[in-house]
Amino acid sequence: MKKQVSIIGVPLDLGQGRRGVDMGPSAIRYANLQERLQKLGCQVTDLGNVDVPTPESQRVEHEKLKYLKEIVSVSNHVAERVAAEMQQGKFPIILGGDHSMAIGSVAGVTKANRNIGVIWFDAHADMNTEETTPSGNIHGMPLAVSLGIGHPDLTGVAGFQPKIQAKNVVLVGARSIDEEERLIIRRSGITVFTMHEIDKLGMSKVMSEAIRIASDGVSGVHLSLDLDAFDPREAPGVGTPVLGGVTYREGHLAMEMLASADMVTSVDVVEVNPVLDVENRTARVAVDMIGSLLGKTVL
Ligand code: B3U
Ligand code: MN
Ligand code: MN
Repeated sequence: MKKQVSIIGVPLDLGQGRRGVDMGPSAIRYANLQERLQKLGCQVTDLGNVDVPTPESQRVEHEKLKYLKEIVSVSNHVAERVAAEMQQGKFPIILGGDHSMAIGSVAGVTKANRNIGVIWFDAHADMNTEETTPSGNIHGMPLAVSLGIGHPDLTGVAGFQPKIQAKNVVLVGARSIDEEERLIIRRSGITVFTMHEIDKLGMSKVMSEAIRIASDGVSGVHLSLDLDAFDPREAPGVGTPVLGGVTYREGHLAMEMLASADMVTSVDVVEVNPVLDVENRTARVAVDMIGSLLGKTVL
């Protein structure tokens, strides 16, 4: 069945320190996301952007949880919007913005459907808390928060927690993990396929395992796609690039495997920063990946 897709933009940049990622939703739209999806037979509605405060008009109150209040408020709005679309049987594509946006999107997806697995594509683990964060940036925390680990104002978004169960959470592409963050990951019980496993086993094996684990006993899988999972040579427009990432070809294979598993119910596309990009290349990679995820095949 062809999907009914709802696009929701979240121009949030308060979760990290570099301006420009707030223009991510525009850059991805400019790379013809809607047209690409329509060509695949999807019925697409673009719901515009969620309102987000600008950093210049706010004050940092807590050095280890920068813009906590503002991010909690945006997250609650995002959760409501996403849950409403899911409840109508839509497939939401949520465009960031930095990855702190996923606190709201995962809350929304799981508010509509409590039993959801997650595949988190990222160079980082996003498993920090206020105790372990080296930066105080909340975009380094959303996976922990979704698992119920972290500040109660964050874990309590949408009024329930945890949103997801570690046994159905898989991180793919990690290669930059903070010292103490590692301990939280080990304790949490999530599955991690770092670049080491991707190189050793190949993306095909990693994704078949990731799909098996994320979809075991759940009714759907949410994909959170941080563009910094990709190698910065192919996706340079991100705030914290890390060498040695997922290639464009491996990314397509991963998305095609997710498409044929037919379990993905919703997706985040985050951390595209057009100010740091080269000719909108990173936004175009994002649109190519979403195309494969929603069924584009070569032949
Ligand atoms: N782990 C570091 C850096 C970071 C996390 N996510 C991104 N960068 N994109 C931190 O600040 O928590
Ligand atoms: Mn991330
Ligand atoms: Mn990242």
